[in-house]
Amino acid sequence: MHRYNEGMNRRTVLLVFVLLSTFGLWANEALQVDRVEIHPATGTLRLVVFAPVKGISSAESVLEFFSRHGSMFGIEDAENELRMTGSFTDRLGQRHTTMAQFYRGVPVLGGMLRLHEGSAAQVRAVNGLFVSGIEIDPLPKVPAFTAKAAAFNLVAGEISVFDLPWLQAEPPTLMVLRTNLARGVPGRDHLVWEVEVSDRRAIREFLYLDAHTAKLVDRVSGIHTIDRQIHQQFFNNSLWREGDAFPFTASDADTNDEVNELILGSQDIYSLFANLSGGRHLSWDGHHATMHSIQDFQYDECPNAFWNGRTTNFCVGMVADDIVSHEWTHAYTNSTHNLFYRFQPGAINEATSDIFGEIADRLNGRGSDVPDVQRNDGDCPSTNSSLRWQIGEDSVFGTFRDMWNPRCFGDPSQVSDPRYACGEDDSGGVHTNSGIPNHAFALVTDGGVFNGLEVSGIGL
Ligand SMILES: [Ca+2]
Ligand SMILES: [Ca+2]
Ligand SMILES: [Zn+2]
Repeated sequence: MHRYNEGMNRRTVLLVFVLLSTFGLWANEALQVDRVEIHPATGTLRLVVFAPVKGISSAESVLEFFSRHGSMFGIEDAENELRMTGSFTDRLGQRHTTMAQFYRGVPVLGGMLRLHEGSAAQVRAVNGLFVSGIEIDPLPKVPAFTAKAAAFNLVAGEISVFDLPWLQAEPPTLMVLRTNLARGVPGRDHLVWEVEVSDRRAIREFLYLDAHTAKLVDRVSGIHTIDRQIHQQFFNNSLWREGDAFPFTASDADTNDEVNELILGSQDIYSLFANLSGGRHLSWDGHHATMHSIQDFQYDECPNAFWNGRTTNFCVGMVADDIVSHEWTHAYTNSTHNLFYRFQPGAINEATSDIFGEIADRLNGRGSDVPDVQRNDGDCPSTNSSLRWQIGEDSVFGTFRDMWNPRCFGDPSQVSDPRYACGEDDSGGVHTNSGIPNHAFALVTDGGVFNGLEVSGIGL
């Protein structure tokens, strides 16, 4: 009972048709569209932003809205395919309503649309995902208890006997699953039993078993943990990986120190990103990618440290907490906003790394962190022993940038500073002009007077 989802050509034709017909609808009803985005897996819309000047009254119910305009999302019968699961009004008076997708009474995994209304009672945007074109038998042939036992046995066969006594399977939930949805490519629809199997400690797996055949269709780990790996000199020479004994003690003392600092420093930035995002941005890419670092990187431009798109790399002597988090922040930047590494965007890219590197350094309670007192205007590390805002103070080579007073190392604190780099060198002065946003961050954090302006610090 599987139906392969539309191929690319058919989807494209369908989409053009849907867009044409819905643009017609919008024209009739004076709905103006600012922006649309298409989901790569379904070929239907996943975001529509309406122009703020014209909209429709919220007196029209959300369901009525989807009854009239749902075809642009692939909805055929809004009353039977959508159910409201939540609605709240934010501090700006804007209402956000969540509609979950159902197929003949069965919930569709991942199928959810959110409708956003402005404070002036207008529909402002719709985003989310509707899985269109499902055609399967919605009645299970495999009983729930059979699916539960099968899922339990699958996980039980993979774990240590010592963990077995705590393992349990929750009551299964019937749902429709389209494979490859999260991957963004077309897939097949299955009626599935979702079974959560866990030991309520470190094991938590969601298994999706076909409710017609009992075959495993998909599985998702419910536990997301850090995954680090440290290599030496070359990628194929792995020294330590997640789960190995800590601390690492297999080499000379200096190497052990560097490897252990890489292990802990990677945890610093992983935790910082996770905490700042409420647990949503895991690891550097936001999808709990393995964090690979190379210690004693073989490079003719040592001493240096850098991110190369795959690994963070450190010459001997360059492993220090703020530098490790600096390099991982380059990985984050690379996989998110990807600031262009030239001139001003490059300088902001560099400053972003210095800022997160120094935040991690100052919060981790490891390495040289004291004295840590607020500094006066014009203080340099040479005149004030406070380690606050110094970059690289724990490296073998010592401090090489200062966020509080970038001028101490020849970098500008403001754009009008004669130290501002305008040339092609260093990708357009990225490690020099980063002084300006670095300084702004230090000033906003600690407060002070700069350029005749008094800034009250927000603290850290
Ligand atoms: Ca520190
Ligand atoms: Ca530092
Ligand atoms: Zn950098």
